[in-house]
Amino acid sequence: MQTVIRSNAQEVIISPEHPTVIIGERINPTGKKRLAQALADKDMERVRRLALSQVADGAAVLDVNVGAAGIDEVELLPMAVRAVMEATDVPLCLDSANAEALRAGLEAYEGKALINSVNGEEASLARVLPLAQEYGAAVIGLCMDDDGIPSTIEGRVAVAQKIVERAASFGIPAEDVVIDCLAMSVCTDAAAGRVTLEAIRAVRETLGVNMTLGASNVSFGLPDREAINEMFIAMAMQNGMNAPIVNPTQARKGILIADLLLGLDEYAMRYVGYVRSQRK
Ligand code: THG
Repeated sequence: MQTVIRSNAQEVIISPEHPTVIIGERINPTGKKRLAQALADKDMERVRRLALSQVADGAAVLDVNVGAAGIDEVELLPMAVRAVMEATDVPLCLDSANAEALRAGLEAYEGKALINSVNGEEASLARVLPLAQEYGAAVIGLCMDDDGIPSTIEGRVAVAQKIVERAASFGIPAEDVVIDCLAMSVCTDAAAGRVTLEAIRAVRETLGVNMTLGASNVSFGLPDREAINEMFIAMAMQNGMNAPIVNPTQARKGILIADLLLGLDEYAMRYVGYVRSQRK
């Protein structure tokens, strides 16, 4: 099961047999006042800088999200996509809840994008899957629907299955659906981490698809979030999650070590190369 995404210069393969693909999360105005202001001013300098720094820190794919109060995503998502394409060669993950913004971003993008995201709601399936079909893109499927995020493992798997089946009805193969079992904070729900981890295992076993995870939600409200996120990402990787959406500065080392321990780093080449590069 290989998910292939492309820019006009690079191809990235997400597969259980390949090293884990880091999707850089930092082009996102959530919690970044200055980025939000720059986007509102249509100033793409910060976007370009965040693109370059994340690629230098090991991101193989960049998530591009311009959603913030007072920002017209239909206008800004394609602008940000063009800015990132000028700055780097990596494939992009277009992140918006607005299907018109996704269309505008796909129109500007050169390559095979990863759409972030569709979910199990009928309205979302009907708006987003035709875009993936029309543009030949891969798509992230979130394990949630009209009733929210299922609290059980079986509930999450059922939504994942529905998305994979509906995608097939649009001619989108399972290879081009990347499931996100969704992380929730263990601060307010002690079972939240385990349910996500076991849902990942169950989706891998029943559907065999590749998986992403915006892992940092798991630590919301707790101290030393980085340490919690690092451990959670490694556990999710053991269960089959292979394309985390993370801050690469924080997450790269743990991901390289987890790949090493899971047999995805022959002769420890990637790990040793990373440690050497950090010593200079
Ligand atoms: N699943 C999928 N897509 C997603 C998410 C997911 N996209 C958005 C989000 N979740 C993942 N991206 C982010 C981006 C930023 C932050 C967290 C997740 C974040 N920002 C800091 C803050 O708010 O304080 C800013 C710090 C910084 O990076 O400088 O935490 O779950 N499919």
